Amino acid sequence: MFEKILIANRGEIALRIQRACRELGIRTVVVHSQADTDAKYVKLADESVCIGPPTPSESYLNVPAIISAAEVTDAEAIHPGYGFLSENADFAERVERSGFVFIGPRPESIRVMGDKVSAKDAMREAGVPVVPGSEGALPADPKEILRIAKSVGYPVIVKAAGGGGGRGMRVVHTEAALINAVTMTRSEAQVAFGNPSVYLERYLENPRHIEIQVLADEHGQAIHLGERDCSMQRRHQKIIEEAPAPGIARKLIEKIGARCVDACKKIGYRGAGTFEFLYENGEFFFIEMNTRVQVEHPVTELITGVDIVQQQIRIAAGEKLRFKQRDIVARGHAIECRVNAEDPYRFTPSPGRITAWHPPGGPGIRVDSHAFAGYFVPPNYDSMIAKVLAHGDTRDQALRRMRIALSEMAVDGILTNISLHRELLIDPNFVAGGTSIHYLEQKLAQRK
Ligand code: MV4
Repeated sequence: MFEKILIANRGEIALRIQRACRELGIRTVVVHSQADTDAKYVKLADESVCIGPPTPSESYLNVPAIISAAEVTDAEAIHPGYGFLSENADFAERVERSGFVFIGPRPESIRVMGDKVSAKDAMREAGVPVVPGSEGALPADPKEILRIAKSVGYPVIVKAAGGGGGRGMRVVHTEAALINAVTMTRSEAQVAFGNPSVYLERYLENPRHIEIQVLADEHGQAIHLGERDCSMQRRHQKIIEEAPAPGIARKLIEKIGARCVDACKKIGYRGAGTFEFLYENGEFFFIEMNTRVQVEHPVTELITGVDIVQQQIRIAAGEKLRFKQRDIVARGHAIECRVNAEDPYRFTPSPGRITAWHPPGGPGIRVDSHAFAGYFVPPNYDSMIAKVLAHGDTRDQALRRMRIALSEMAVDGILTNISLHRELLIDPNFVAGGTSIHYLEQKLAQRK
């Protein structure tokens, strides 16, 4: 096992990774920007290195500064967390070339999944069901494009190969609008991602967003930890996640989970990963794979008892997975509410000093947060300040526990979206379970 790990991230995930390291007896180095000097997790780390100004490009994205910090502190491995450099194949490569272990997949896997056309090709080939669409990137010939769209059937969605997570896509309802949409998406993709390659899919009108968590080791073993339902989102920002997904048959989850495990083995995947699917009318369609630990990983930790971050570290150290698929038993139901420092009506960020901080507790409650009374939420980063999780024997119990938790929670000095969560936790459609990816935006449009 490693003796010292460098954490190349900030906020709650930097603290989460630190806790996993501590449990494994690993010392920690945290790199931080000038905006995060007074963060509690920076003080809690065994060592810290200030790597630059608040602007992410000058600190958390500053590859030479991060590698130098690993060198001067004698760290053996680097955990990238989520966001920032976590899915940057060039960074993973630089880390390994500099003699450190990258706690994540091999750079080639990150590269394949980063290009959404090659990701989809790889998954189709590995037997994972994908959304019907163009095989590979669209050709230049407009006649060919029109022919492909006709065979796929309208409406279609044009997506940039370099995009993902909702960036660089366009829905097209008619043949007349297709070529212009492709041209526009191409030129935007060239500017945003330096890659004009686009592809086309059948547009699913009202799907749910269901993802499968996997773990794979370097020795050809892989397992899945079931699914998460991440449909409650606004502008591609998830706000509530839960597991199991309400109303989806276990047999169907086991079937798609087995496909994901098989795909991991076929592509030689290593580490933690997430297969993102759209789910509509009882069918799963692969859209993207995330090659990092995700914000919502604790939902799966609560129902499986598996420490996903600890597993990432063990896998990176070359250990074999200690459990087989049959050892994974899901227990009960878990829900996560992401608490953001933002206006709950206008969704504008609300950075500033937290003057009062009262996190909830009690049976089945977990709070992952780096915040405290007196903490200053910097304006330079993502606005998430806490993840409140509730676990129960049933979905109903988890919902009840979450309502109690949100009623106890109090934060002063900044605005938060806690009141929005309280509303959602008593929304009849959410309570019934199984709302689509469009539900929250539709509900907000009707709210005063
Ligand atoms: C789609 C889709 C409908 N049909 N693809 C958005 C983010 C990116 N990961 C893929 N996205 C979508 N792809 C087809 N063929 C609808 C979305 C989509 C979406 C997906 C997941 C979660 C939230 C979403 C919000 C709007 C659109």
